This record gives sequence, structure tokens and C-alpha cells, in this order.
Amino acid sequence: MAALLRSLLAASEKAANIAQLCRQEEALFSLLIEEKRGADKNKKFLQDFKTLADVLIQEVIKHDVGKEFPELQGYIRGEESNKFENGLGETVVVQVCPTQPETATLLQKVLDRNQTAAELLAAAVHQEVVLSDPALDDVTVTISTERMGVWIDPIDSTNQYIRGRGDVMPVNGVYPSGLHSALVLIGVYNRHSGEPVLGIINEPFFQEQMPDRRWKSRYHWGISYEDTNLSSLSRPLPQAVPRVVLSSNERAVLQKALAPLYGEQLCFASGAGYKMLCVALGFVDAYVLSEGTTFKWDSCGPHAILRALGGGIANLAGALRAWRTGQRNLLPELTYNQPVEGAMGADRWANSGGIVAYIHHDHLKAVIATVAAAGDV
Ligand code: 2IP
Ligand code: CA
Ligand code: CA
Repeated sequence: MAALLRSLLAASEKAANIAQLCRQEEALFSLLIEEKRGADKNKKFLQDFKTLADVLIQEVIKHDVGKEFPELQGYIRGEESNKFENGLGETVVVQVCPTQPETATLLQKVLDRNQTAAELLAAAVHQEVVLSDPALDDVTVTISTERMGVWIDPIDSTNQYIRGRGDVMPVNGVYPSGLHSALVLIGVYNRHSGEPVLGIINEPFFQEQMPDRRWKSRYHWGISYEDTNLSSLSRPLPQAVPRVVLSSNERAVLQKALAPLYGEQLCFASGAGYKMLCVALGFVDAYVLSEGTTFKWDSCGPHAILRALGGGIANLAGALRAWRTGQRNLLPELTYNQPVEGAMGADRWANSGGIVAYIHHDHLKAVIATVAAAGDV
């Protein structure tokens, strides 16, 4: 009876199809990559097209899940706003229409009348996804949706998505950059407690299939609800020698602070969601980020998966404060129902103060002890 899980997984697969399509269909791909050559007006249109891929995916998830679970409508939110101004100065609200031709007509308005592109996208939006995953038959937990909210990041690691390198090689399992780090992230949280409950990470660019070089997706999920912890993944063992993944922009002061724990075992990767996935897959013991550059839609889904595996995501600044005041067993986790006080725009939903994603609680403690000892982070 895991109806919500099935619905969200199907939506994530549709989202992954749209993300793949924008890279694989010439009519759409040419819009994604042409920016550098365009004139100013053209640049704006192409910029919009990139956003359109994101917005459309978000709207599709909202539409499909909201249709099945009307009580969630109004509580499904994501990174993007669905209002667009096209090259002709018209404001268009992107949404899924009742029929495919209507959606195509609406998309044409955003796409400056590009009919082929609009029709390709509309077909993907209205396509029915059939999940064939026998493992889901064993999931019997019923999640009461009354109190839930949903955070969506339709495409995380957009930069890598646009750049589109499919040939980057992994280092000890971790792809430092490239299409592998572009993910669809969906998280369900309890609107009252703020706790993450169910998470999905879909990798649209998991494997390139030969001979036609089409991409194959794969997904992971986790549920941490009341007394139930279930996941498509198994709890990984700690690394023999501790390893951490960081943003390639991470401040030198944090890198230095972590040296006593990790020595040379620092690895770097793009994509906030992807780094969380690396923790869940057991390639690294932690992802540490010193700044508030991730958002609720980045972490909610991965957080639920990490919880289902016995780990979590702590607030770095909050955990350091707790550590220093002797509350070492109460390191605060991220929550998803409250905006940052006094912040504006997207920053309202930032994970301010940084984060630590982990699987083993002892390892979280080791990270916090190490950073606290360094003093000046
Ligand atoms: C971004 C994306 C970036 C990440 C940043 C996120 O989301 O995941 O890659 O930075 O924190 O907000 P970094 O790669 O340095 O970790 P988006 O791609 O959705 O804007
Ligand atoms: Ca993101
Ligand atoms: Ca995004």
C-alpha cells in the first residue's frame, strides 16, 4: 500500500525522461547549448529554456502527485516559480494542461513559437509511466498524507546538466563532475514536526546505453516514518580510512579544519544532492558544507533516505553550538517546515549555517569534534 512512494517514483521517472529528452532530442538540445552564440534577446530566451526544463519538471511532479493526492495540493513546492516572460513580453504560467495539445500550445508561447520543441516536451509530460519494480510489492507502510508537504528540486546540479559531460570517470566511486551529478530530488516531510519522511533520488544519467547512446536512469528511495525505516539501499559500512566529500568551492579554512580526521582523503564533487547520494551509497563517510548554499529542496529527499539507513543530516552551526555547550548527544538535524527568519526570496529556505550528511552517528560526532577543535570555522 505504499501508494505515495509509487506515485512519487513514477513522477521521478517521468522527470528523468524529460531531463534526458532535453539533451537527446536535437530540437531541444540545440536550445540548451546555443547560449554563447546568441544575441541579447536570444540569450534571454535560451536562459528561459534552461529554466523551462526545470519548471516543467517541477510542474509535472506537482500535477501528477497532486492529482492522486488532492490533500497534498498546495503543499508541493520546489525551487522554481512557474511564471515566465517570453521574448514577446507576454507572461506565461507554465502548467500541465488537461490534454497534450493544450500543453503543447501553452509551451509554444514560452518557446517563442518553436512547435517541434513544444510538441516533444508535451508528449513527455503526458506520457504514462509504468513502474515495474517487484521490490515495491513488499512495502506495506501507509503514510498518512494529511500532515505532509513535498520539496522538489527538479534538476540539481544544473551547471553540470547544461555542460553535459558524460565521459567523466569516477574516482573511488565518486564522479567529480559531469552528467552523473545531475539528479531529480523529491522529499516528503511532516508539516508539523518538520522531519523528513520519504525521499527519492533519481539519477537520469546513470548509464549510457550502446549503441544508440541513450541514457538509462535509476532511482533510490527511503522511508523513515514512525517506527518504520525502509530503503532501496542497504546501510553501508564505514570506510577503512575515513573519507569526506566537499564542494569544489569549499572554503580553505574548513578543509584545513578537517585535515586531522581525513588527512589526504578529501574528495570533491559537484551537486549538493549528488554528494548526499555518495554518503548514502557508502563511497564516503560524510559530506560537510560550511555555508548556507543548499536549500530545503536539495536536502529533504536525500535526508529521508539517509535517515532510513540510520544516518541523517545535521545543521553544522547548530551542532557546533551544541557541542561547545556540552549537549553532545543533541546535535540538531535539519528540518523542513520553517523559513529562515528575516531572509528573503530563495534564502528563506536555505540550510543556513552549513550541513553535515552522515550515515554513522559516531562519525558525525568525530566531524563535529574535529571542526570544534579547529576553532575558527
Ligand atoms: C545547486 C547545485 C550546486 C551546489 C549548490 C546547489 O543546486 O547542487 O552544484 O553547489 O549548493 O544549491 P556545489 O556543486 O558547489 O555543491 P542547483 O543546481 O539546483 O542550482
Ligand atoms: Ca539544487
Ligand atoms: Ca535545481
